[in-house]
Formats: sequence, C-alpha cells, structure tokens
Amino acid sequence: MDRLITIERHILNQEHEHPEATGVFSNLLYDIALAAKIIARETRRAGLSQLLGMAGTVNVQGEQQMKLDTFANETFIRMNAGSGRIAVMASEESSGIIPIPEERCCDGRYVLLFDPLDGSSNIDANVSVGTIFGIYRRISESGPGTLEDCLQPGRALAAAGYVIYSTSTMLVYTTGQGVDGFTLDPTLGEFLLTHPNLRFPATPAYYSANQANEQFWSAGAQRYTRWLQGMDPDEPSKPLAARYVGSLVADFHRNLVGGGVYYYPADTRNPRGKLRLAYEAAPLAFVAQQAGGLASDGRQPILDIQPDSLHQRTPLFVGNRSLVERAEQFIQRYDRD
Ligand code: P6P
Repeated sequence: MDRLITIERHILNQEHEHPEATGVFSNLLYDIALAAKIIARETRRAGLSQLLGMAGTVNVQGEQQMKLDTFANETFIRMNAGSGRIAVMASEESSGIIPIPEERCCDGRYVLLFDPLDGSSNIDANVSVGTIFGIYRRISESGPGTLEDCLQPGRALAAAGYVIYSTSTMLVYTTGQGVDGFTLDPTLGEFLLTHPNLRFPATPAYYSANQANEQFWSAGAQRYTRWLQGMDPDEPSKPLAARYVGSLVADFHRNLVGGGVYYYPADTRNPRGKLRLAYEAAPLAFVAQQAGGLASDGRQPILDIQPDSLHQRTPLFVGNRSLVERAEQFIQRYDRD
C-alpha cells in the first residue's frame, strides 16, 4: 500500500526544499485547503440544507447569486482576511479589491485572487462546480495591498490551482514545481495525494466548447472546430470526442486527466471573450503550463497578458500544447488582426 501523504505533509515537504521559506506560504496553502473542505461540505449538503436556490442578491457580473456562491465567497474571505498572510484579495463576487483589516494587512506578503464557485449556474442541476485561485507576491512595499498588487501577469503567479466539487472533491495546485492532485477523504477530513505530477497525456481525447455560439465565432475558431472534428477539408485528422459540462473547472480537469482542449473564443457578442483573466484564465494557465500544456487567448500566452482591470475578460484556449498551438495557427491564418 502506497504511503498516505496528506496535503499538509506535501506542503511541508515542498517547504523543506526551500531553506529560505518562513512557513507563511505553506500556511496560506493550508488555509486554502481548509476553505475547500468547508465549501465541499456545504456543496454536498446544498440539496438537503435548502442552500439551493437564489440568494436573492446579484453579483458584480449582474448574475443572480446562488447561496453557495455567497457562502463560498464568504468562506474564502473569512479564512484569509485575518491570517496576516495576505495583503489584499480580489474575487469574482466582489466589485473591487477586498481590503484586509488594517491591523492584519501590512505584514501580509501575498495576494489572493479567486473565483469562489465557478459554474454556479449548474448547482441546482447537481453538476460539478469548482473554485479557482491564484496567489501572487505583493509588489507594493508596505501598508494595505493595492489594486496594482492584484493586476499582475500570470507569469508572476507564485501558486495557482482549483478545487473540483464532483463525485469526489479534489484540490489540484502548483507552486511552479509541477502539478499535484489531492482527493478529499470525507471520513478523515483529509486531502490525500492521489495524482502526483499530473501532466496532459500526449494523445488528447476531448474538445470542450459551447458550439451553440459557433455562428458568432471568427472564421479561424470555426475552422479549428472542423479540424478537431476530423472534418478539415485540407487536413484529415482523427476526430476528438466532444465533452462540455458548462463548468470550466470540470472541463479543464477532465481534459488534464484525459487529454484535450477547452476553448471559449471571443465572438461578435463578446469581443473580449467571456471568461475572466485574473481569477479564471491566468491561474488555470499556470496549472496548464506546469502540466506540460498551454493556455492562449488565440494569439498570445495567457500568462503574458498584463491585466488592466480586475474583471477583465479574455478569450481562452487551454489544454494540450499541440491543440492550443493549432488553434493559434487557425486564428492567425483565417482571422483578420
Ligand atoms: P456558457 C460558468 O459560468 C463559466 O464561467 C465557465 O465555468 C463555463 O465554462 C462557461 O462559463 C459556460 O458558459 O456560455 O457555455 O454557458
């Protein structure tokens, strides 16, 4: 029987590889794992504890907030606001930066960006949902963290990952030393290392896109989709299987484990795409890169994009490097600049 390694033990092992580490970063990762356990518990109980249904409030995106959205957002904020490890936070559910109480912010060295419950429109249908997070080092010298601390390119990420609340709850993250996956054993209340050194399989199996939007896509994105389906007139290829959950974390995770590409291109209605750069695309781009894959907006790596606003949207192609590079080639060849 393989040795059981809890996420705490794994984080500590990685800390020991960095003599200069003070333990602050490790404790921040512990806090995120605990927040994930708390959200997982409520997600499992949602149908039973009447958490389903609308909270009656509307978030900054103009979307009806599910009660689990609110609960997940509050959990991340409560877990991190008073820890002294964070200088500033930002969330999909909050319009501006989330300041840290004065007495706790100024020695905080990290910045936490998160989408607390992505795919929440699926909650009532009991479909997998997820949390996405990214951690940066602050760039402001001292005092309360700033908006500038939150607007860093993905290349500057110190850590990133996601939690998928599905048939089991998994936490998958990277600190730049590869990607590791942990599965929650609810009987122990522990995340156990089940997927060490996750990498995209060499041969992809899936493509994930909402093809109802195809009529609004560019010619390049349309031709790319024909190629994925093995229907490109110039280049016959083995068709991939179409899988689209409508929950980014679920689609991303299946493609990471089974090989594939998720894409949400820009279209005539959303010229900058739908997904958010800071707390959806960039963290997943870091995970993808560390797993041997690639994330692009169709023309440049997501990790290179300098955000200019907190809720900035971006087109997203993410998954096997070979599939994402082909998307860039189709867009370069068939789309106007
Ligand atoms: P559509 C969920 O709202 C989300 O942000 C992603 O999780 C998901 O992949 C996408 O939007 C679904 O969007 O337009 O296909 O419903």
